[in-house]
Amino acid sequence: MTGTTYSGDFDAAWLPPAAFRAVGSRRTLIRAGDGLWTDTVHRELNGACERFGGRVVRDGGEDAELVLEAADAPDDESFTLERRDGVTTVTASGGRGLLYGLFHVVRLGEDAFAGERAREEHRPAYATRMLDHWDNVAVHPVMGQVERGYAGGSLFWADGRARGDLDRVRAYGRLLAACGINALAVNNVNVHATEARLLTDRIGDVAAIADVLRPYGIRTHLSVTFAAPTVLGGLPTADPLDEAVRDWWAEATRRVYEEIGDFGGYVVKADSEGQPGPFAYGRSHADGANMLAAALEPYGGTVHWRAFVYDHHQDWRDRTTDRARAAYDHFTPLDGAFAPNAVLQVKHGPMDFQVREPVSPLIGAMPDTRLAVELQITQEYTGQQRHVCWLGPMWSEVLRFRPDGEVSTGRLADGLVAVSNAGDDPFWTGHPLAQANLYTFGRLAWDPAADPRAVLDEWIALTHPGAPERLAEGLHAVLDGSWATYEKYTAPLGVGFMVQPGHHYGPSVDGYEYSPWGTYHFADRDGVGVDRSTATGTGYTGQYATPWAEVYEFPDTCPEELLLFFHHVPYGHVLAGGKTVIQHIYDTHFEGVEEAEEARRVWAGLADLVEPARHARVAERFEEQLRSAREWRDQINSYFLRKSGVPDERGRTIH
Ligand code: GCW
Repeated sequence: MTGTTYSGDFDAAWLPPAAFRAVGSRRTLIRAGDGLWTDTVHRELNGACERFGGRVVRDGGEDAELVLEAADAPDDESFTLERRDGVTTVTASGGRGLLYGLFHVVRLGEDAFAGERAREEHRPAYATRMLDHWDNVAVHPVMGQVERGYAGGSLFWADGRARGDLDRVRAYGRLLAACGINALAVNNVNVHATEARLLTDRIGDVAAIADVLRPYGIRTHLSVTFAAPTVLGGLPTADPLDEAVRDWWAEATRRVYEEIGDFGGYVVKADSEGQPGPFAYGRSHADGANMLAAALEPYGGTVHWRAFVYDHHQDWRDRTTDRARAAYDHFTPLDGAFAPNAVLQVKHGPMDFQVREPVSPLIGAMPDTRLAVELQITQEYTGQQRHVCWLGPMWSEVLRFRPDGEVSTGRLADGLVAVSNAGDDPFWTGHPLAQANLYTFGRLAWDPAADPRAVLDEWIALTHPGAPERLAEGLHAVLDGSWATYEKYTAPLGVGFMVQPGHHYGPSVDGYEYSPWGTYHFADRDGVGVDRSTATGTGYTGQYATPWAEVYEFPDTCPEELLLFFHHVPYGHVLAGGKTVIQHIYDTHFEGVEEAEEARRVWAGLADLVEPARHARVAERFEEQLRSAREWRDQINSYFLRKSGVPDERGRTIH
């Protein structure tokens, strides 16, 4: 039986003590000067050695089996690993690299100490590997403590105050370091009144968090409101070109750095879903971002400026407006206008974290702007941590996408950001298996070319040290295809949404159909889908470069899983495999539920191998997943049967 809970408070996740057995039973020499991160490495190893009988020395150590050495370039995150003549050596140019090197050796376990190993170089693909917490300080009347949070309350805040006890935040930082995350924003991008003050009189709360995350190589960032000069500073305007406003930000930022010397910078959601922004002053988003960039620049900080700008008061009757176009239309004219320390943060898809979307055409269309791609770990639209839905394969597809169609090993953007799924739940994530999503995000941000299944192997081995093969096989059976399964029983062929308005959980096919949010499927008696072609639709396909513009333009070349995202087709439209769209909808919805039932069965069979509390929590989530999946199946199938009048070829029950 594997899986460990520390003193009943919170789960050890992927760092249970037993994961350190291999390093903890060795003699280790640390050859590096003192420093924050070297100290962390030392502490980790000491703890492991106390438990498993090894020893750590800072000099001598001729008999060491593990040598960790670092020069004096503290910020370099890379390291090399080799094994020769019975000695495993990690060499880094600084303490950060040493920390990542240590966790790499932990991941390898006994393999790190077997045979010979030629020198390998490990270097993160993305310099910024960041989590955004959509955590509110004060409980929001609608969104609660954590917006789109499905893992209990916040790790940082409770009922309007900072949580005094930061032990859990420290443990969180450790978990994040072990999967490679190096930046974190501590509050929601929707900045309400209490949260606005984190920038000024409550910066001490942020500093306290930064202090416990720093030893794990994590820089702390803050979401700020663009209206801060008016709501906090009493100025009559927040116009980014106004001198008094610029001075206000410069001074506020100076004070932030007084408290947090290595502060990462600001995250800003402006002119987006009601948040204030530069449009109110007739200024551009480059003007807005650059003002904050200027304030941060003297200290090496960065502004992450979100590109999630669209009309959320759209008239559903207006077929010319296409929300998918919005980010590209707003931002591409500004390419080259953003300051070097301004990063445009773009959601991976053009809509909003649906189970299936194409990659945003904005990515790749702004060569002279620093971009970060934003993913969502919290699963707002993918089961809210009640359904098992491992997103590794989705993210891997996104990260391997190349706007010009060429296969290259380069990066998709300059940074990667994701909305965290962790909260004060004993398992960190509401669904214990959703820990795999957090881990996978960190590892793919380090190495986006990694095979997500291999990352899952790592997660399984670390979380369940010494587990028999049957557990690993069972976890793969439950997790590997879970995204595809979820896709099958929810909105079909990339059309998206069909969720209940507001909380976004569970089916409501027309829930957003006549709403102002720009999220429509246009189903009628003849067909379904959104015509986004250049020839007859909204012209969205024209935002892509070759070859994607052509690929997406025509139903015949459009990837099947995105057909209804790009095209409105009749129910009788025949897919590549010979099935009609309507039959595909029926079949996938029956299959999706069957696959979820099978996953539940597999999980039940693992009861003897998994810690009882963890097993029970997942089993309970499966009950809800099944109930919900059947609801999705029945609502979607009934809806389309009633609209189309086309019966299921196989005569199954559709209500
Ligand atoms: O996905 C939507 C969510 C909002 C969120 C917004 C955003 C933080 O429904 O809750 O607000 O996106 O990304 O800004």
